[in-house]
Amino acid sequence: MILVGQYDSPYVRRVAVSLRVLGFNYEHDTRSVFADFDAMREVNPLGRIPSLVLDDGEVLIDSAAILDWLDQTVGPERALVPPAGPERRRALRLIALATGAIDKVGAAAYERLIRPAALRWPEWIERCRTQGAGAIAALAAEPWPARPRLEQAAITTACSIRYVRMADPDLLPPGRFPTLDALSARCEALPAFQATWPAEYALPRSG
Ligand SMILES: N[C@@H](CCC(=O)N[C@@H](CS)C(=O)NCC(=O)O)C(=O)O
Repeated sequence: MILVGQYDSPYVRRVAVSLRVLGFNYEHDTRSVFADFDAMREVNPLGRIPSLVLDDGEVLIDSAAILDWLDQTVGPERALVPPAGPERRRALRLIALATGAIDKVGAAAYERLIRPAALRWPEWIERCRTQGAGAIAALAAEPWPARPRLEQAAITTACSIRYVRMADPDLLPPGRFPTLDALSARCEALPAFQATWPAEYALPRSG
């Protein structure tokens, strides 16, 4: 199978980490969602990442749909989201907070970095950053056990932490939330995270 998208996208990264944790092999197509926009739209009509091209040519789009396919493929015993009950509800809440933080911090970053300065809307940027900060604080208030089984809530939250630290470091400086620092350090030390570490945020910048 082929995973399309670069690892500075936390959505791509959470899929890549999940594939590795579950023992799947994949090729990595690193075309850029910005620089290779037309080619990207040939894979996904939305022109977004990630996509996962399966061995029979079927193309899965959207990280949640890809992760759902992964969980279905490995079955409930190995699935990264618990199958039912309070544990599943908690996992889905944490994943919603972590992906919501990505969406809001990302929206503010696109506004600050891509949009020409004369067209920026400071109040909108601050609203998005406030929403992202709220999600981060809620995640920090959760108990993150020191050695739990690596599940999707932890994978997505760790990918979200790294993304926020690249896109808007002032929102999550080391030391502000020790629980998130510990979760991030624990996850980033694992082979699946080290193999997908994004060194920089490759966003086109308007200057
Ligand atoms: N809900 C989607 C969100 C994917 C997403 O936001 N991808 C970003 C990169 S992090 C993207 O493709 N941005 C380019 C664009 O939307 O134009 C998912 O979970 O896959």
